Amino acid sequence: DGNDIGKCPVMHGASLASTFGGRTNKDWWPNALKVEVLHQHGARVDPMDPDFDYREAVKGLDFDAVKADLHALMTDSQPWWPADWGHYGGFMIRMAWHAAGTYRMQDGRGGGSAGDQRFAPLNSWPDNASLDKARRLLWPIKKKYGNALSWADLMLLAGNIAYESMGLKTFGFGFGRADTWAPGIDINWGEEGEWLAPSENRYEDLDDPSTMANPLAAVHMGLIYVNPEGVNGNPDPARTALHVRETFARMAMNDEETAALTAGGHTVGKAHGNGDAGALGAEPEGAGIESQGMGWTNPSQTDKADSLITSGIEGAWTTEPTKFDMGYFKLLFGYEWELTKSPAGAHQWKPIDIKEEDMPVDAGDGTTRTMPMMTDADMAMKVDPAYRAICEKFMADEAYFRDMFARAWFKLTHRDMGPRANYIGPDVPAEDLIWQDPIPAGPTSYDVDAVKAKIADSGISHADLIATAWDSARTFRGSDKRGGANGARIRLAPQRTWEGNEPERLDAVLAALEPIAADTGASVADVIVLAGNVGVEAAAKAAGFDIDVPFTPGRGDATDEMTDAESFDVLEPHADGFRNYAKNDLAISPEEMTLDRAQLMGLNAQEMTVLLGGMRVLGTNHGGSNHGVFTNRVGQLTPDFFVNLTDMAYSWHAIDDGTYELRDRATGQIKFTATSADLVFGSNSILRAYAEVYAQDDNAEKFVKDFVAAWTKVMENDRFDLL
Ligand code: HEB
Repeated sequence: DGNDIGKCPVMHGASLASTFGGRTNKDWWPNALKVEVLHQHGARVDPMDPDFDYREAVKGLDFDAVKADLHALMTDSQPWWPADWGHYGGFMIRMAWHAAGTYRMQDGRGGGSAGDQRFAPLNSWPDNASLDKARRLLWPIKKKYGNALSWADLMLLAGNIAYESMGLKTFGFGFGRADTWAPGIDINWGEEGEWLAPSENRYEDLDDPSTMANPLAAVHMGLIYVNPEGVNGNPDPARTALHVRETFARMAMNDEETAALTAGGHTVGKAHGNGDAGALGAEPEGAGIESQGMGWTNPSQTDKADSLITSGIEGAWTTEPTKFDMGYFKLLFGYEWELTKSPAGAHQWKPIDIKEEDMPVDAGDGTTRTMPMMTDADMAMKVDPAYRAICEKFMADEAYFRDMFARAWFKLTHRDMGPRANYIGPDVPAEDLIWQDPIPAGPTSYDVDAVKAKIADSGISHADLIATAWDSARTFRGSDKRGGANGARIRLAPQRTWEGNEPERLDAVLAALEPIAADTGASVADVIVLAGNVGVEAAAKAAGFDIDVPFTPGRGDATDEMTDAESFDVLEPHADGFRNYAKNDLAISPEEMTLDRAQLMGLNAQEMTVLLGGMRVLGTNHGGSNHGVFTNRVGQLTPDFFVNLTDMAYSWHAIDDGTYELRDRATGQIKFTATSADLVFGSNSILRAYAEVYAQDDNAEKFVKDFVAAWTKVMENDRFDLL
């Protein structure tokens, strides 16, 4: 009766769907495939109008006005978060660095190009303490320029302008990072359930930093890179150096870039630990509603900058922390340093017998001189022989240091934006940089139909044409927009010899296609894609459907000189469910690898399903295996994969080598064999729903159309030159 409702708010509340709580499928079946990673972002979460295109909007931005406003902001100290020495430069740089610094090259995920720092977990990572205030300081500028300036661009631009305002000529800036509206759920930040859990959790052997679990690139859950107090909080600069080296390598930085970044980063600003770091309130995501998204409330904060607490480490690195100068080297190498503790109890290093005039003034009033400091990671730059040699080179040549730093900073803040074609605005540098995987523009005026005719006559099987186009395109990853068919890097090292590309078969196909490119004036990259299209069109025709696969010419051919071959190792597919391929020694199941690849290729579950089922009947399996080839008319683009997968005439049996058999229930005869990357489309209840769509009697034509659409998407994923 009505009274019970008043007495029992919990039961009443629980009727509000699962917004109130309640156990979810993820709680019941934690091992189920996380298909939802394919359905992030998009129209349901994006508040912009359907025709809104950030890349177009930002072209209309008043770039000079934004930059002027940011310059003014740097020295416009707010009492609710007073600027150290009256300048927010160091603070803004740390925000930008932490936005970009989550990038890891193994899967290309992380990085600053989506504005993810606004959302949990990043907004609440212990390493991002106080950066909630940095973003709030930027809000008036975001509010003023609105849709024409994304948070993602603004956060990184703020770091750039901070450097400019402190005397560094930066290398340039590219706009064009569109915001997302929910945190990315495809990123593996680690498994620990505790912030800053001991590093042992993520290494096989903590003394061998290379054993950190991939794709992770930080030593603790909740950190950007290394622990500033030393490995697991135990100071030892030589040991810390090894971890600095590994974590920065995982963000694609070599020793020189790492030393430049660390020195150039800590040339400005300060660390904040002049008080009890343990007294700070909850992080933003865990804080009360009245905190309005801010966290780490400091009960003893005043309107003086020297009251701010962030990391618990206290002090500046240089004598003049609002200037980009050589002060970092001067102090680090000019003095001996000894271990000490900050007022907050953090381990840090202190100069021995420092001269009064080398001490920075206090960040609050600027009236008294204070002790500078070095973190364990800074000491690593002096103690490690390789870093030391680089620093000595920098010290001897300031112009060289400035240039190296400016370039490393540009790389840091643009690494995940993909090719130069994606950079927008007046400050885009003209120089091509090797890490951008440059691709020359390709010809567009050749006769496409003539090329297709030559391909059809080449004697290469449709399956090989399709497989080669697929292999060329499948390296694309939306995470950092690397890879893809443009550039035809499948001809070059290291891709040419990847096991997944079946090098011998690839050689034979390229030997037929390269002369066609030479004869017709098309790029090899275009010819490879066209070859796939020729194969798909023929397979559709064999199934009774006349369909044109859309094609846009203009891909270019990269050369070895334009290719940092080593940097492509991370793009190697160790598994590709679409060609039913998986290396033997994988720790991750083939179906999870398929999901991961589909997510990187920007496919949704429907596209993944139709592509995989279609590829099976085209005979494009790696090594010609028959697993998942649920058809007796290979080469015709039919929905047979789905029809047979869902046919109750068969029973399914796991056999010892990890594969499966489909047996005729009546006779017991083996009809087909399969891998888990096949059968997951029948076992996972969500994927099964999509498989049923394509098994239905009424959807044979839809299947062909959807296959062609998804195929075209994959072939054009990297055509940023068309945007
Ligand atoms: Fe840094 C700050 C650590 C790198 C930039 N750093 C900081 C701090 C710490 C750190 C602890 C303090 C915070 C507070 O506030 O408290 N880092 C670190 C480490 C590393 C680093 C460990 C690795 C090695 N950084 C870096 C880089 C950069 C930087 C790379 C850039 C480039 N930082 C920075 C800045 C700052 C910092 C700018 C300041 C901030 C302010 O001022 O606020």
